[in-house]
Amino acid sequence: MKKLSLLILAIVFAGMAKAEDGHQLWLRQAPVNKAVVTGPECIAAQELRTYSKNDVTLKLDPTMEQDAYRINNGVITAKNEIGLLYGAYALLRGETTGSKPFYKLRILNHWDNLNGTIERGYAGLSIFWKGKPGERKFRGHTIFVEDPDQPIDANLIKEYARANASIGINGTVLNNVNASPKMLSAVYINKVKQYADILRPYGIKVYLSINFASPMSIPAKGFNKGKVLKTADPLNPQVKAWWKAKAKEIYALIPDFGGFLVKANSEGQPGPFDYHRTHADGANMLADAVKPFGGIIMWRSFVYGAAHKGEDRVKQAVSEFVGLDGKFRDNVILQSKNGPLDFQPREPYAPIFDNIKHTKQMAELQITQEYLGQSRHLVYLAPMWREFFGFVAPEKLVGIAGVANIGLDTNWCGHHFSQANWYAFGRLAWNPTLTSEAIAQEWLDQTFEKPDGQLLSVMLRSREACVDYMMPIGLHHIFAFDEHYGPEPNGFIAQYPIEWCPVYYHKANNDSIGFNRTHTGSNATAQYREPYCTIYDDINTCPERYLLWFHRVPWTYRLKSGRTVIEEMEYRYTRGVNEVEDFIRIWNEAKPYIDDQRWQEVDARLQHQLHNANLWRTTCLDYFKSFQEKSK
Ligand code: GCW
Repeated sequence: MKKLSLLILAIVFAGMAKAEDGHQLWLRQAPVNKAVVTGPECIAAQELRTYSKNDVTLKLDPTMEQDAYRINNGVITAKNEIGLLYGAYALLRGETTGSKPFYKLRILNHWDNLNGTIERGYAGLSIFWKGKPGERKFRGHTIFVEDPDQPIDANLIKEYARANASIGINGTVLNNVNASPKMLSAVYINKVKQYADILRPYGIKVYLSINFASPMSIPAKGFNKGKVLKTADPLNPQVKAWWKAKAKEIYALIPDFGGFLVKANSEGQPGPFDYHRTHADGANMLADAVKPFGGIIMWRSFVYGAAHKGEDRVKQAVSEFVGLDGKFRDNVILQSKNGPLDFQPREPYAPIFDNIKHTKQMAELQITQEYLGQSRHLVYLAPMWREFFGFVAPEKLVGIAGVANIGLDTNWCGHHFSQANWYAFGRLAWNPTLTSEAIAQEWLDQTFEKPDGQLLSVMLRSREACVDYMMPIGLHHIFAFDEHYGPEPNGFIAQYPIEWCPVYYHKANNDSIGFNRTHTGSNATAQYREPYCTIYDDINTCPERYLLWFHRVPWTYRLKSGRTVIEEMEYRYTRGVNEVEDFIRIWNEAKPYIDDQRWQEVDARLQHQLHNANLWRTTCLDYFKSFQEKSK
């Protein structure tokens, strides 16, 4: 009887569920249009008037901290309209007290190219830049080129601004760190101004990635009669003057422009090394140019293959930057990825956060799931980011950057559940002590009409499942070349840098597997603070989730479970696949409670995820087992 009434309820409910395509993200409330809102007229007031069920009073209190808000019995108090806006969204999602952001800098990084494509974007083309078909082709495909004449989509950008403001994000870098010099040309700066004007009322500042060699191809207003320079040497007076003129040109249009993000001397990008100068020389020169206007420079530490070529790749950031610590201007921030390699499903934390002590630092997290199944796998990333904060105290950082997963797809992120990663990034940037569980629950409650309790469990288990079916026990970077999607453990191409080849990372042969990064090997362990240095260096204390990252072991080595390395791999790969099977079971059970379109779209992706997880298991186990066969 009970079952039957539940079933009837479920059917009625499913019938009621409105069609949803995910475009509204977590902001799906229907307009109520009944609350009386008193106080200053602003976006917060409009939002509350539309969506609040109760009357609200807005109050300004200039003594409060920037961006903080208080909520008390239907009264929201904040320093200014932006604080009121944060308070309004908090009230609408059910918060009843006050809050203030942990970080001042809560920034999205878009790896969007001016031709409209997105590097590592899995949700369609760029929302900011549009291209047109060019004349050149690559492998039969037309290459798109920039088209600055295309109008901007102001409505879409407003929706983007609103979504970000609702989770406290207050900055956005509009273009790829592999930056085109054209970004700084007058026609594009004008577009940036248009974006800044739309984003400003939502408390979001714009920033740009720059190409270090820009002075060699782009003129700066009022400088050198529009002529470009023959060098980008950061100590050259003309180069300094060019950047000062360029900063002036930008700030004349965008007085609250945030500053520059820089990828220099990494993966082919130009930088100060080209002129035998240091990262500090380069960063400081730019810092001086934006300083008079209050701008900052976010200088990335993701460098390898330049000054310390040949050294264990995971050591190179520390090697390059440690000697420069303290030599940077106070408006320079060193921006580092959470792990020392590259956004793998699991990495130990990046020891640059231990080694740099006198320079401001930011963490760069990757919301777009380049190495975590892209927008095809359901993988909730908050547990991974919380793991990072377990090693790097939030207080050590002045800000957080997240590589965005946003594109022109109707649902913005490709996978409906990838929206949760955008959401979680914002919430953690606001408060890094929030639990993964609390954030997931918050997101589920707002995103689905009636989220089934088990969905929370799927989200919380999903990252560990991904580690299991892709790269358990410390394996890393055994991805298919360049696309970074499926498995390619045997990957080796002689023409490419060895750091791009999976075999460099697992080093499997007939006897052993793993990368010896202890004091008898590359000594990467020495870059860690105590107690981690000692813990990781000793195979008896090194957590097994990092085993093959730090240690090289014979195939006969037994883990704590009593299983040999290959047996443990088999166990974990299988466990990962089983988890995805269970996610599918749960998703099926949730069907009556989820609107049809989103249910179908997630279901199709889960089926694919299972297929791909199986492919990982088979490919990796077959490959690694082959060494044992050979050794027999
Ligand atoms: O993860 C790697 C990506 C590159 C990216 C680079 C970086 C923007 O594969 O696509 O380039 O990192 O972070 O600079």
